[in-house]
Amino acid sequence: MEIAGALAAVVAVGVVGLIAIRAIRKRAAGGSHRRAPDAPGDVAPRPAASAGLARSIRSLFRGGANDPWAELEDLLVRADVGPATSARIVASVRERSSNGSDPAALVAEEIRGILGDAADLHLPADGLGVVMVVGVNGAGKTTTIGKLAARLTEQGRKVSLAGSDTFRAAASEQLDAWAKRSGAHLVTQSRGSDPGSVAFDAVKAAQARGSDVLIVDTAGRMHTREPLMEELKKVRRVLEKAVGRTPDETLLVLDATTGQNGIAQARAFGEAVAVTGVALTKFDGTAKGGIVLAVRDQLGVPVKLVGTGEGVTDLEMFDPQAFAQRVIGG
Ligand SMILES: Nc1nc2c(ncn2[C@@H]2O[C@H](COP(=O)(O)OP(=O)(O)OP(=O)(O)O)[C@@H](O)[C@H]2O)c(=O)[nH]1
Ligand SMILES: [Mg+2]
Repeated sequence: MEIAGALAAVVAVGVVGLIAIRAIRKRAAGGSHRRAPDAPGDVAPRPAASAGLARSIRSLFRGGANDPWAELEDLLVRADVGPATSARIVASVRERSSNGSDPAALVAEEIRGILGDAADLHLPADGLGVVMVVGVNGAGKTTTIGKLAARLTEQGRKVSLAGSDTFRAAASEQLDAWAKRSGAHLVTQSRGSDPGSVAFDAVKAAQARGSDVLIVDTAGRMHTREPLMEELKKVRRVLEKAVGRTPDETLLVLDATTGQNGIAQARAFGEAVAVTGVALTKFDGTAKGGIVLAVRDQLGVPVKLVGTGEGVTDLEMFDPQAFAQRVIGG
């Protein structure tokens, strides 16, 4: 009974995540094309299986569970929503529920409330906008920068890239390949140079070229390594000095498959460099989407971008309400 319940929860979570990914892919396929006038809002037609989370919740409360509230919390934790946020959702739903209310609909309201509205990238209308990109090793920073540069150049913006990852041997070649692919201009220095000095040079070069956006790549680092976090703060200070204000965006790149460790990363990077948004990568490699909720709820930082693959077009602006609809289903 216990095992059957746990399995059902895992299956439900898997379905939920896959549906969410499908939703994002569908949006990706739609690209920037105009929607047909009779299309149902931003949300693509729902596949039959998307009764996912709603159906699992309803079956818990139809006498299928000994303690439906505890099992609901468990269901959310397994979806990577995280213990604190899961407990908060359940407490609130429990308080609001009364005879005849639909717990699935109440959970859906909670999820929508936490996610809020879509948060765009904040870039100035005039002059050089600066985007600093941070995160642990291998999270997908450089790849996300390449995809973002391609998206911005496609929108007609002039993009420069700063190779402030001077630590890894192949880092600047990797960024150079993305610069070529996306039509962006790259500023680098030799390996081992000071990352702050690269950032400073890149601002001056981007301003001289009349670029609209400068995206600064940084070396991956463990969020627990103090000297490396200090180095990151220094890059931020240099950017502030060179531009006259703090970076317009400081994006934390989080690998969606790392689960709750992402929260600890976000907290540490947030304290060091005031993260303004999250780019959630490798969403194609996980069946869980709850980390999106945990990040928003625990840290108040919006997910702005979602990476769904290694290709240049595999990057989406995050649409929270479409995501919530997908997760909950019917
Ligand atoms: N499937 C998938 N792979 C991704 C995604 N984003 C990045 N990757 C892959 O993840 C690996 C690491 O990506 P990088 O962009 O080099 O990561 P990084 O954070 O710059 O790494 P360091 O600079 O070494 O810290 C590469 O193999 C990427 O192709 C994504 O959204 N989906
Ligand atoms: Mg990198």
